[in-house]
Amino acid sequence: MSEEQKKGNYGADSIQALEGMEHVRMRPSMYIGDVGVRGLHHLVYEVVDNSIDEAMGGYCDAIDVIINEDNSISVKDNGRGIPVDIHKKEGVSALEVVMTKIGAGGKFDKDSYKVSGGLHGVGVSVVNALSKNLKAEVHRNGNVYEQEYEFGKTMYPVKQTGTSEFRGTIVTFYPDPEIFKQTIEYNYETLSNRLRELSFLNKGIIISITDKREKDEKGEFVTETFQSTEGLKEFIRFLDDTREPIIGDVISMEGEKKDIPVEVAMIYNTSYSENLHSYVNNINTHEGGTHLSGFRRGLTNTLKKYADSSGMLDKLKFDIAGDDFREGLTAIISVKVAEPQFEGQTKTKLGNREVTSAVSQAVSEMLENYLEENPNDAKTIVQKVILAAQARHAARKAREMVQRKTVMGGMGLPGKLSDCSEQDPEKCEVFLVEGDSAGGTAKQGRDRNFQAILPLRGKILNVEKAMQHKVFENEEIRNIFTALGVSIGTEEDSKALNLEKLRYHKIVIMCDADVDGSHISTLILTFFFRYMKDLIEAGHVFIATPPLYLVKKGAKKKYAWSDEEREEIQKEFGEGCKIQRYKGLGEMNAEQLWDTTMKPSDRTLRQVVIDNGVEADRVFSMLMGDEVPPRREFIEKNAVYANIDA
Ligand code: 0RA
Repeated sequence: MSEEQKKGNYGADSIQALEGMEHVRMRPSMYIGDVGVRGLHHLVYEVVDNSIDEAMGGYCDAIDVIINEDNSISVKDNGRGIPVDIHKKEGVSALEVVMTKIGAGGKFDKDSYKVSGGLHGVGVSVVNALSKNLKAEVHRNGNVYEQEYEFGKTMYPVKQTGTSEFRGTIVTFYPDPEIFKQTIEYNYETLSNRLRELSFLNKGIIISITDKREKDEKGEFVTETFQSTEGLKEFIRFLDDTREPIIGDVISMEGEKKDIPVEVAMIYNTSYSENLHSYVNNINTHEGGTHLSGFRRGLTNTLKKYADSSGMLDKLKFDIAGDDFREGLTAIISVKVAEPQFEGQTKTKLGNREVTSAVSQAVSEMLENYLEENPNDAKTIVQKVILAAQARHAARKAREMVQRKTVMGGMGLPGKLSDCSEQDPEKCEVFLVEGDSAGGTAKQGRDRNFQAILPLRGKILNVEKAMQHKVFENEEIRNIFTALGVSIGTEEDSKALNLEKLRYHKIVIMCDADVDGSHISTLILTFFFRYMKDLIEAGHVFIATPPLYLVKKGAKKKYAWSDEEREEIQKEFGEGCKIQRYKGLGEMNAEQLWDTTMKPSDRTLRQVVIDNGVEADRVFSMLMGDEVPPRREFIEKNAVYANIDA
C-alpha cells in the first residue's frame, strides 16, 4: 500500500477526484453544455436521470422534483437509496464516491448497464461541483443518513441523523451563482415539460413537480404529476392534439434487435409537415443520427413494398421519394444504446453505425405486420403518400423556377434587399423588417458596411397550413431564401440547407412591438422552424427588441422597453416628462432605430433557441393552426434573453 492510500480519505483517487471537481468548476461548459439557462436546468435533469436509472432497474416507481422557496431543487425517489457503506477501493462511503468522483455515475456495480443519462451523461458529481451547497439524504435500512457538500467539497463524513420508514434518496442542491452568472432562477415550464417527456419515455414511473416559490389563487403550490401507461403512444397523442389524424389510432411498435431496444410510435395527420423526434437513452437527439436513418429506411422500404404489391402505384407516372412517405407523419423513435456515441454540433447526433440496421430491421418487421393486420389504415397511408408525391412534383417546378431566376439574374439577389458591403458572412447581419416603410427607416439607420435590410410585405405565408409547393412559390419566402443564399432544398431532402453558403451569420427579425408585430415574428419563426431549422440550431436567428417608449425632459432623453422601466425613468427625471409611445417601428426615425435597436453596442438581441423540440413543434402547430393563440407570451417564453453583443 502506498503512503497516499494509507491516508484513506486523501488517497490518490481522492486527490484525483478533487482535481476532477476543480476541472468541472473551471470548465463547466465542457460538462453541461453552457452556464446559461440551459445549463442551469441541465443540473436538474442530471440528478433526475439517476433516479430514472433506479426506476428502470425496477427498484423505484416515484420521483418527485421540488423547486424550493429559495430556488434550490430537491429530487426525491423511492429507490433503494444510494449505499452509504465504505467503498472498498476508495476508502470512503459509496455515497461520497457518487457525489464527488467525476465519472463515477450512479452505478458502480458493473453488470447493470446504464441506459439513462444526461446530455453528456456526466453524473451527479458534476451537479455537486457546480452547486454552492448540496445535501444528500439516504433513507435505507430504517435509518436516515446525510452528507453535505459545498462547491463539491465534502463537509463531513456520512452521518446517521435519525430513523425512517421510507426508503429512497433525496438530493437537494443550490446552484452556484458564481458559475451561473446569468440567472439561477428555475423556470417551472421548462422543468415540467422535460419531466412530462420523461414520463412518456419511461412509462409507469410517477413523476411529480411542485413549485414552492409561489401559491395559486387557492393558496396551494403549483404541482403536476405525470404518469404514462401507454408511453410513446400517449406522447404522440399529446404532440399531435391540434392536428387531425387520418388513421384511427397511433401505430405503436416495440421490439429489440441486436440487443438494442427499439420503440416507435407514429401517426399520419392531414398536415404537410414531417415531425420526427428521436431519443437515445431518454436524450432528445435533435440532430438525429443512425437511429433516425434506420427508422427512415425501414419506413420507406416497408411502405414502398406494400404500395407496390397493392397495385395502387400502377398508374403513377413518377417515382415516389423518401420525403413523400413522411408528409403529415408525426413519429417518435426511442432507442436504448449501451455505449452511445454522440456527435454533431450540439452532441445530439447518434453515431453508432450498428444502430441503423437494427432500427431499420425492427421497424420493417413491426410495420409490415401492422399493415397486414390493418389494411384500411395501410390504404389510407399509401393514398396520402401518392398525394404527397404529386404535390412534390408541383413543388419541384416552383423550386426550379426560383433556381433558374437565381442563376439568370446575375447576383440573383432580390430587388428589395439592401445589401451590405462587407463580404465576410461572419461579420454580416440581415434584418428582416416588417413593411416597406419601416424597411426604409432601417435602411437609412443601418450601418451599411455590415447590415443588410430585407423588407417583407405584410403578413408572410402561414407555412403551417400551406402545402410545400405553395411555400416555395411564395414571393416573400423566395426572397428570404435567395437573400440568405442558402439553397431551397433538394428533392431527396427538401429541408436540407447548405449553411456554408449562408450570406449573413446573424438573421434578425425586426417587427413592431405590438400584437400584430409579434404575429408577424411568429409567422417568420414558424417558417424558419419548419423550413430552415438548421439555421436556428446553428444559432443564427435573433429577434430585435425595439423600445416601447421615449421619455424626454428638456435635453434629457431615455428609452424604455417596459412600463416599469418607463416609470423608473419618469421618477428619475421628475415632473414634466414628455412621453412618446412607439406603436410601431415606423414611428421612429432612422437615428432612433439605430440607437435603440440596431446599434450592436447598445441593442439587445434575443437569440432564438429550440429549448425543447417537442414543445416547439406543439406550440407552432397550435399557434399557427386554427386556434387563437397566446402568441406574444409564446415568443417571450421561447426566445432566451441574450445580450450577445454586450
Ligand atoms: C447503486 C446501488 C444501489 C443503489 C443505487 C445505485 C442508487 C443510486 C441512485 C441515485 C439516485 N437514486 C438512487 N437510488 C439508488 C443499491 C444496491 C443495493 O441496495 O444493493
